[in-house]
Amino acid sequence: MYRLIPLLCCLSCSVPPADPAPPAVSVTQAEPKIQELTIAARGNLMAFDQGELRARAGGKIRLTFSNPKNASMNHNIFIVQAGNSQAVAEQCSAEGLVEPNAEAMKSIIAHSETIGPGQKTTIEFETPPPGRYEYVCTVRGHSQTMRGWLIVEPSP
Ligand SMILES: [Cu+2]
Repeated sequence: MYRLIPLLCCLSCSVPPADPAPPAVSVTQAEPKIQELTIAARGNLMAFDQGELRARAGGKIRLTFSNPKNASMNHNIFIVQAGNSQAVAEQCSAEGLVEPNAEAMKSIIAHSETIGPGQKTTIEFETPPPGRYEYVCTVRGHSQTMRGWLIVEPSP
């Protein structure tokens, strides 16, 4: 043990002061900022576990949606322009998009696939401009209760 102490001391004394990191010089564009968000279906209910998701403007959103093991239904998540969740839900079925009309397509910002109990899926999309957006599950009959708000706040 007595030999270890001088050794540690020696090591700590010989460590040069840390150089400040060199300024980042990059000719390529930096990776866009990715904001991780998660949401799940709530148990065996036609509901999400959160009524609101928040993000900052800019970069991308990576949203992981999971359907719990104890659910007995399939679910998905569609992010849509505010006021359009009902219209989009009516245009879709459990299989995802079923010939949505042009108007519904315009209001869809991003969407997941439809997943069964115990499954998880991740989607990535450009963060929309600051504002309020809706999310909704478009599986038939779910949209009345399985919905919420995505709130994008301005960057600080
Ligand atoms: Cu659902």
